[in-house]
Amino acid sequence: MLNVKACIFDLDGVIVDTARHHFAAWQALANELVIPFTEEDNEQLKGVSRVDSLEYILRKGNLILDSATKLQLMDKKNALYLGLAESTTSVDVLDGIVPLMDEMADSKIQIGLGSSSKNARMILKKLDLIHRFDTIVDGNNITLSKPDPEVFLKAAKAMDVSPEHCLVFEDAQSGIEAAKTGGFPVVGVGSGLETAHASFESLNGLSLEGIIGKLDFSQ
Ligand code: B16
Ligand code: MG
Repeated sequence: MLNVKACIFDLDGVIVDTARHHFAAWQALANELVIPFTEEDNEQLKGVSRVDSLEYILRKGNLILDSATKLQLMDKKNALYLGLAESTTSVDVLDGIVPLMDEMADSKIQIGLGSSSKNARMILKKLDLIHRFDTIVDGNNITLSKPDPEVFLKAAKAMDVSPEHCLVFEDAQSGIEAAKTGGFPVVGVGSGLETAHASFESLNGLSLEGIIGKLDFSQ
């Protein structure tokens, strides 16, 4: 059985369902720009940084804008997102996360965050989870967004654990690719994530041991 010394959690879509707020905010912005933006487009943007997400939408609408306008649009999206995420509290932590973190703490397994979001610390505070993390690497600490493995490599390094002993939890295709490129075992949370080493619709009711037992490295 894999010897797990640390776990790295993605934030949006794994710990809390703020992914729907990112979607709603981008959709509102795209509507204003008269660019169609579907759930399928949103799937492409999960785990992708704010600037890369905007570039994706502009490309889709064949819109070329100057950098000042792009900054304004990113600020606008973020304000919309913050408005939607405002009422987030500890009751919004997704089922299964707290028991898993309790099990990790009891087994002296370190806990890290690997998120592309610049709002990660603020959300973790609202969820009353921030004290549980040994390290937090987020959109403010990275230069390359997922699918680049930088965010996970930095978190593993901060915990002094090599990637093969560090289990990543991800809800996005870009995040699974990032983890695999970095040499991490990765668990997919949600549907359509078969490229992960194990995937579950939800982490509710699962134990870390049970999850590790399901990892399949044959692909
Ligand atoms: P922000 P994760 C990602 O967080 C989201 O999945 C993605 O939709 C968002 O665009 C990105 O963070 C940047 O977020 O605008 O708050 O800096 O899934 O990597 O935790
Ligand atoms: Mg995510």
